[in-house]
Amino acid sequence: HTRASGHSYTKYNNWETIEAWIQQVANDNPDLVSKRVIGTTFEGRNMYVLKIGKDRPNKPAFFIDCGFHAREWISPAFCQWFVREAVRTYKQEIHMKRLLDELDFYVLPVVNIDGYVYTWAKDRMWRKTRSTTAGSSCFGVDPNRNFDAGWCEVGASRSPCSDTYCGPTPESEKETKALADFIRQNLSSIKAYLTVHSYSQMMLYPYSYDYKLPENYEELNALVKGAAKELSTLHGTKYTYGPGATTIYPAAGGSDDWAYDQGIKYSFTFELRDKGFFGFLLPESQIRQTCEETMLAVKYIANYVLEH
Ligand code: ING
Ligand code: ZN
Repeated sequence: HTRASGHSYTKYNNWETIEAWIQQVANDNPDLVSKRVIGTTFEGRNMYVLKIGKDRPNKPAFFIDCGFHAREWISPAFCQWFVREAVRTYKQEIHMKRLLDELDFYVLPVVNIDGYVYTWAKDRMWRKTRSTTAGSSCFGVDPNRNFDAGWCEVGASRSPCSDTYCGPTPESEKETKALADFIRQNLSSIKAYLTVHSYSQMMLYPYSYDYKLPENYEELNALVKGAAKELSTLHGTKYTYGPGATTIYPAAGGSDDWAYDQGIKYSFTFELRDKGFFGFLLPESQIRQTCEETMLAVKYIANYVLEH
């Protein structure tokens, strides 16, 4: 029995603590949670996906990942919070019970583990992976420019030293390849994709690699409008929403655009708190409120997906 010593849902946890927590949450909730290793990172760390839901055949699924960008610490904190709330409220809340009875959630708590470890040890503002590039002394690829969706055409750089380096090829990173392989292998069940970033308080949907609009644009807009309204009911936090290219900036190679073009028609990027006062250095005192309000939005979208 593994013990997640020092783990706290209202503090930022280092990778060692998160990894121990992953083992523990799976061991403690065998009826609701299972874990899988979907690959390893550049530096050799295991990448885990937790599957959360009541075991039933032919369930639709909702994939959520956190920790694409190393410095966005509130993001992995949200994935941990989501898993805890799911298992905690399953037995006491009819809405969560229905969600987990009828949907599986796949949760990838930290995509870019090597980068996350680097932000704890060396550079708090690191964003990219930690892979090496032949012929350059710079490290890392932006994992959210590394997907095969208009790859490197806009809002990305071909320079290995840039923070938005798209990499030598799409899915050049072991981390993005493992994530993309997992989604491809589960495409028939995955109905929704959510990738959690920070900061700006935005709910984005495709496209970011182009100014074109997705075929179900009106549906997606109405859905995030409802989710943003729901989120605001708790603490009054205001989110803006819209297609990535016009709402935040044009950027190619993002995972939400890629997932959408794979056929996942409900595909989103959330940018959590705040709007720049603390930015990536969001204080631990805001973890609880941020996660609680974000839960409302995720549950709202999950409910919609279930009914459509
Ligand atoms: N923002 C995202 C980024 O990767 C984004 C915005 C979303 C780009 C979807 C492309 C596709 O730049 C942060 N904060 O990382
Ligand atoms: Zn990000």
